[in-house]
Amino acid sequence: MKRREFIKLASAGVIVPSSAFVESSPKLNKNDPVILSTWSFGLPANEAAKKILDKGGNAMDAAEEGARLTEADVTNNSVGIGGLPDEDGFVTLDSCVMDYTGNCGSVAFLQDILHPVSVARKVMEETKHVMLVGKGAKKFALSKGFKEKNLLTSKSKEEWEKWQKEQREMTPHETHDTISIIVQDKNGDIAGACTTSGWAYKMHGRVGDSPLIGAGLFVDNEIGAAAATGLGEEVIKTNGSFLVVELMRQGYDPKAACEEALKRVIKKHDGNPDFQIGYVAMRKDGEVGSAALKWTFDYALLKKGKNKLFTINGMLNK
Ligand code: SD4
Repeated sequence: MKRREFIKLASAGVIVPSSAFVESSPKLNKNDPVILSTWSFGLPANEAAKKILDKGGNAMDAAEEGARLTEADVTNNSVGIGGLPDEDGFVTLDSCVMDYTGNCGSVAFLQDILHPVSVARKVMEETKHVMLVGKGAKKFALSKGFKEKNLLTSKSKEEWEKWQKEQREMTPHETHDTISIIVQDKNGDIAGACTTSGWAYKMHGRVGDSPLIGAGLFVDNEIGAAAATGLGEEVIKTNGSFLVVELMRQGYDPKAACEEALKRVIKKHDGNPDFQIGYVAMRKDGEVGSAALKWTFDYALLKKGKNKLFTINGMLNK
């Protein structure tokens, strides 16, 4: 039974056994890689990811490379080096990866390491754990040959010092610009990565959604993948990315799945949340979609060899 038929019957009061409900199974997209990422810096990230696919890398290799490019960009003040620090002046990083086998790895509250996404991948591939945090994550990174580096640039330091004088509460959307990237390779396999320095001037020790599997990122190679950007606390509360993928499993198209997940946030906030969340979603057949709560949101899509930026209106803008 299709989801729509199910809903029709259920709303007409017909009791339908759940065993009658058939999951949607999207067709496999093959030989046509698709790369989807958040915000305008997703464009160069997509290009970097595509180069890896062209060299024969798989979806995980490509997603990692795309995320690494953004992490190394000193002009981006919400990812990696150049990221704005927490209230105590420390740049603390959150990142995760998930691959087509359902394996995943993650680091949170990691400091002084340029490429948290690669540390997350090492956690996935070289430990029996999923997540390492703080000092333990750093110790692990150093043991794997990552070098210690000061990530607080003089520009970020200046801004932090200015903020300290003003003591102005930063609204989350002012500086929130995580990169989440989802890649489908020529075999049709999907993997993703997510990396951020999080909410500027957050409390020391705060961890957002980005390193949390199911919140900041979720990949199910049978159905598709989703990833988040925006106010992590609210993404966590609704287990956002997992929810988007589950909705696709039930037959929602990628855009409708993102919207449905955001409707739950809107409802929790009496119809008027004052923060931003953006989701991007990719289905197994290569179809993508996105939705955001407010203002506008950009995502970058590389498909059929063309890399393009799309700007969508927030659901509450309409
Ligand atoms: C966080 N979700 O730490 C991240 C930040 C972000 O766009 O996505 N900014 O809450």
